[in-house]
Amino acid sequence: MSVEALNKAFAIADVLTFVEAAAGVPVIEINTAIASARIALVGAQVLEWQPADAEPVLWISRAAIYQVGKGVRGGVPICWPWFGAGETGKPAHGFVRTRMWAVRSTTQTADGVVVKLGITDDAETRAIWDYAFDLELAVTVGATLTMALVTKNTGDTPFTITDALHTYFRVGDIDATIVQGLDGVRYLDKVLDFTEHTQQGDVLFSGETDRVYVNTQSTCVINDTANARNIHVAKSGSDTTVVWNPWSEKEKGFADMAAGEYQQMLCVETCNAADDKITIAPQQTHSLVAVVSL
Ligand code: TA6
Repeated sequence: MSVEALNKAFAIADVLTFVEAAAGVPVIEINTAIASARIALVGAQVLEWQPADAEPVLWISRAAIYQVGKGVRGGVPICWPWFGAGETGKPAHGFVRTRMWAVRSTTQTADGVVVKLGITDDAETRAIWDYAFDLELAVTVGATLTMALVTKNTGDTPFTITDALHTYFRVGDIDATIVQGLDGVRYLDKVLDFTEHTQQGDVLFSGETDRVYVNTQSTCVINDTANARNIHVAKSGSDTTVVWNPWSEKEKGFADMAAGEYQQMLCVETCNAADDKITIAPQQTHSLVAVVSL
């Protein structure tokens, strides 16, 4: 749908409108007295969320590239139907984050503005992953940011997924940032060839960090001390939390990251990954939910 058609069908006067971030890349802009946000229809990717009287909570690269067929570096990419490297020749983090999703509804509620976006299987997706599905993201933009990713198996055979709300948070200084909530949790350290470790105390940062914390349902708290704030990341339907910062060397490998940006970002990702796989029977659903608050 064109931006004109999207606005005709789904805009909310003085609250929600559709704009083009680049040719063929429609973005929802939400502005209320409580919070503002942007959501790209490519990948149903929440790009920004800023509660009133607060600094932006999500990080988005200054070098972000907006183009059809590509996800934006930052915000909340959706990894589905697999997290991480796919089978040979298949895209990392699955195939929905680069595809156009359809707008299903936009409504204003007491909790905030609720946007529902959806995508279903087609011949292209079945050529990559041969299953019938309906995938819907419900985003509630208010004093809290709630994202619910609902997978429905619309076929007649069970399928197994891993998935993630791959959230990039904005911090004042990664060196002065701490993540609480993972003490005693087992993790696979991608930087150390996916060897297994157990978290001792809070997570501190002094170099490239890429850890898959498994079998954890905990709320994480990001102590963004440079901004004198705590960012709470609660979740449901998720057994895995991934913590990632590329640091200075790996950052250089990303054309859509500006030099030094690693110092103001941190991923705390709400996932089901590694052995925390989800098998969904025909006509059944699974919800992965992240709730972000200050
Ligand atoms: O979630 C952490 C991670 O898997 C890292 O290993 C790194 O690959 C990151 O995701 C970004 O991946 P992307 O495909 O978005 O560049």
